[in-house]
Amino acid sequence: MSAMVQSIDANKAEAREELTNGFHLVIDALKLNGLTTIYGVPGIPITDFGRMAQAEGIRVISFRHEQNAGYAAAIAGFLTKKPGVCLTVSAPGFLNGLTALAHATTNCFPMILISGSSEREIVDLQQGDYEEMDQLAIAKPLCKAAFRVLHAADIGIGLARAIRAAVSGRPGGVYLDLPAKLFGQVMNAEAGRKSLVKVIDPAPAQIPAPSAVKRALDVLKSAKRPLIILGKGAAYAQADDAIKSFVEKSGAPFLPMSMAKGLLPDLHPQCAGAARSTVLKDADVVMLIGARLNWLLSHGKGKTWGEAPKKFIQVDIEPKEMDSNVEIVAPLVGDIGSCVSALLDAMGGNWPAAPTDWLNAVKAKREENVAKMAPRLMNNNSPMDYHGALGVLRTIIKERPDAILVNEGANTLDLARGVIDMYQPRKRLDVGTWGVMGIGMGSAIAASIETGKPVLAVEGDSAFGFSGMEVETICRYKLPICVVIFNNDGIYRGTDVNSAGSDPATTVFVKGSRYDKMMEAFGGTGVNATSPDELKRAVNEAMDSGKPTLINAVIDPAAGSESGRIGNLNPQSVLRKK
Ligand SMILES: Cc1ncc(C[n+]2csc(CCOP(=O)(O)OP(=O)(O)O)c2C)c(N)n1
Ligand SMILES: [Mg+2]
Repeated sequence: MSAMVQSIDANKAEAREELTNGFHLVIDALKLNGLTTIYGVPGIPITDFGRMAQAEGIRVISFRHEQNAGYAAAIAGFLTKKPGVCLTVSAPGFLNGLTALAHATTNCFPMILISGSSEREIVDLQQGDYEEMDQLAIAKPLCKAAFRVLHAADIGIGLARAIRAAVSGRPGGVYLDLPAKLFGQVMNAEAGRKSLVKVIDPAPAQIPAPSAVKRALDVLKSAKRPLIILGKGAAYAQADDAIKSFVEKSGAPFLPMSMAKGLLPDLHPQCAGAARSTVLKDADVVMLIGARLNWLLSHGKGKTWGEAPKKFIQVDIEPKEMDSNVEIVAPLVGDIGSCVSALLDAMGGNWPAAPTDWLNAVKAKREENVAKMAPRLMNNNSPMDYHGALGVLRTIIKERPDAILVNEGANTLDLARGVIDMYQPRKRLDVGTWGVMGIGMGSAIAASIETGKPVLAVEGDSAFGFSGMEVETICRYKLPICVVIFNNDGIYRGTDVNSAGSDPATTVFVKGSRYDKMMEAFGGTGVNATSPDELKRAVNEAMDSGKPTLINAVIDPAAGSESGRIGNLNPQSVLRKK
């Protein structure tokens, strides 16, 4: 224990009668606002802060790298609608956490990155302080809001602003800069208590205008081939019952975006997940609920969307989202819960059924695609291909629908998204808007900590490498996480050869690696699975036992394709083709 903590402990009873300090004010402000978990990495100037927070009943989860702690905080925000908190040291720790903060902002997840920072007077004169960096300036363009607190008496307001900025309107990442000196500042305890702010109604409902609700319903009612697209904003809203009622009352086919899968079960008769290309091409009215027309939906135009003219209805909390890529004929601005409730109310009791020929066409396509895939999912090849391995995992999730699925990779991501059906909201956590590699272990850890549910993380071998050291964290906190690594010896495939020298090709890794041994090094269970049968047995055992487990699933190195399903995004040149 550091001298600082000892002396504070010794004086604690007495000091807290009359005096408080920056350390305790930050802790008290977090607790007052129900922020009871911190994800971070200790070091100067926040080591003692972490210790004290833990002593005061905050759960402080210590990671091996700030980026993973940051991804944990980001997904905690998505799962709970409260800002996930990440705590880092100055300059390098701050920068390590910053990628996750930008990721949270891009994905509209509420998160607060709290970083300690070095002495302002020295940093601002660029006199070469320990871990010197103007962190506030660097964070600003990468998040929704950024604040610095210089006086202990402002900690309450500083945290209140951070919380409100993170969760209100469109959620996002917030940076909070706490200089080292702030923690030690002392002030009257009673004045300190009074300076704290419990944020009232941090994300106020934003009720849509009745005229906008009517316009949206008029357009929807006019549709011959309606389609509803649910985005992760809809999953975030936790308005699950209202959304289900609305979709069912509309009778329209719905398409869940990746992290909206399970909002309504993928096996729901209206789910068009297995007929995606058909519904995007042929729909005449498309209603987006908490989904953006970004690259993931081909910007709402071009080949993917076919020739037929379309009308878009968009439900989003952010007015600036409207007309981002194409004209939105019926913008509905408000929080998803309020909007969907208003839509339901205004639909009344006799909403017309969706046109039968359209529903039948979608159903026929869906059944055709499902039937095409079915035999591939049942193969017991060794080494495994993606479909054989995923067929097994799909059954496991069907049998354990409350487990949380974390998923990243290229082929491992794209194929798992298509194959593994989800049955409950917010059970599928993945790479999000950026398609970022590295969210795996942070997401798995936060999912487990925040929900107490078992977690199955399905990881490409490359994807896993970005956060692999956190298997120690999983073992240390004894979390019920089963990591399955789809080990195909590389990125996309393990078969590339460098034709111009002795170095390995850029996309391949050591052949036959045994990632399971990493888990064993920290006392977890490691399994090497070479067939779907072995994989099934190992995953079921792990999910039953709740013991930290890592399964090295040996996948045929030739099975994958370049960039999974998004190979078309690779730049091409006529010259290169010569
Ligand atoms: C932070 C980050 N760096 C690099 C990439 C580029 N990238 C996309 S997928 C991928 C890894 C794919 O390999 P793997 O996870 O093994 O999946 P596989 O296709 O082999 O199943 C990489 C490096 C990325 N998306 N994000
Ligand atoms: Mg791979």
